[in-house]
Amino acid sequence: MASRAGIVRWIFSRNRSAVAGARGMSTSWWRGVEPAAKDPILGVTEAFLADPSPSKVNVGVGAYRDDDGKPVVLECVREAERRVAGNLNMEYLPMGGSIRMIEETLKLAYGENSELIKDKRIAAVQALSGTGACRLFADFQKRFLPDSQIYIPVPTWANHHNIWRDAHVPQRTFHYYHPESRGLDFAGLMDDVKNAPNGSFFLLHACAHNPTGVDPSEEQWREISYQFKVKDHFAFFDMAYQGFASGDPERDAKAIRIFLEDGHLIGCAQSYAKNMGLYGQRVGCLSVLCEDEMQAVAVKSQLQQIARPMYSNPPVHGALIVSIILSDPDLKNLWLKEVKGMADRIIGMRTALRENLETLGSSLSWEHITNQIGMFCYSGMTPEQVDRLRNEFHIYMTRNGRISMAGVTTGNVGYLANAIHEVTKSS
Ligand code: PGU
Repeated sequence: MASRAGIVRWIFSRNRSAVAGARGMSTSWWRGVEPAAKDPILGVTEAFLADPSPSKVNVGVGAYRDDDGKPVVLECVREAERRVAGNLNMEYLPMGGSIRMIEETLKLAYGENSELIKDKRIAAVQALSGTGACRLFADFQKRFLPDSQIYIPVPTWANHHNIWRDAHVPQRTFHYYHPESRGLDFAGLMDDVKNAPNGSFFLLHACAHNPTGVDPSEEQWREISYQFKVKDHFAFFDMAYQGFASGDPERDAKAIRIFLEDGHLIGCAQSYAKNMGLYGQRVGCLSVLCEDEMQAVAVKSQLQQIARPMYSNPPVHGALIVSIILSDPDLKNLWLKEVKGMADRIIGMRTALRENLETLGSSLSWEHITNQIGMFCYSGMTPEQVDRLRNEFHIYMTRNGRISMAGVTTGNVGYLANAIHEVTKSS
């Protein structure tokens, strides 16, 4: 029971805050709130924007730029926007999002003529881009399998840790990258897969692994899938870069298709941020492959129920654009050409960066720049070298040494190579 003195103190403090309110002052509710740590990726953009230097270069965030360093709106998107403008209403989408967008999106991951789609075995909802899809899945995992954990590769996209942390799913890690060979630690990965308790959840990057740019080969994916089958593990694919690995979205879905061939019941997060350049539209999809249609209906209804108190239903504009592009054969072909164009420009910049470093006489090996695939080059530079790039050359990248190749251009590649050479030549 509260003491008399306690009650008096309570009444007194209530009166005091009422007086403070009346005088225009307010109680300091948030006195205990400390500033949050800067985001390791988006914080880089903040620092870049604050730098007044005219020679500054941003190779931090994974956002595609053209060869003039300008953000790109794809032609297919411009045409879809023209068709949307003034012609379509902006009412709420259903809780699960745009049915048409989801139909087209599932074809990209599961295959144009997938039996699984025909049999309605996939529970799918529109999500707030790839991040939202991962988060929705993590919350779903926690709600229905509260004792499960998630195995996450080392390294991975930094936000994966935040997503599963905030969903209160305990995290484990598995070996992925081998720093000495700058390639895949396949033996370490397979050991971890074998040693994890049966029925564990694994987060896999479907293609163009972020940040390493290192993917398993087709043969290795087959072995991984086989071992997952033996161990009855669940594969959750994060596919944020479909099209950016090979230039062809169909080829980039290979890992998923192998798992489907082997009869796995997978989960998948898809995003149109990168491959359609719809970053800020926040359009993506979460899908969970189920045993049958009835299960899929149940799972979808639960995913919607998780979304409802958070954001009710997803945004309409990006979903309209995606639906229009993918359901019109001409626009879809234009999109495929434009994806290939983006992937090819990045591949060209990999060659240019490596050649520039070799021409400068760097004694280090830069072979990995051209061996790695997707948007990023995992350069092997130390955090201290990255800091020097920022402080002495106004070049901004994440402290793990990841270079977003999407931000490298004909105009800045020489400057970038020279700076990298300067900070690495004594190592
Ligand atoms: N999954 C992976 C593996 C990613 O790299 C990203 C984006 C996402 C999901 C989420 O993308 P959405 O925009 O939500 O579809 N990673 C980029 C973008 C910046 C960020 O950290 O969100 C990056 O630079 O790593």
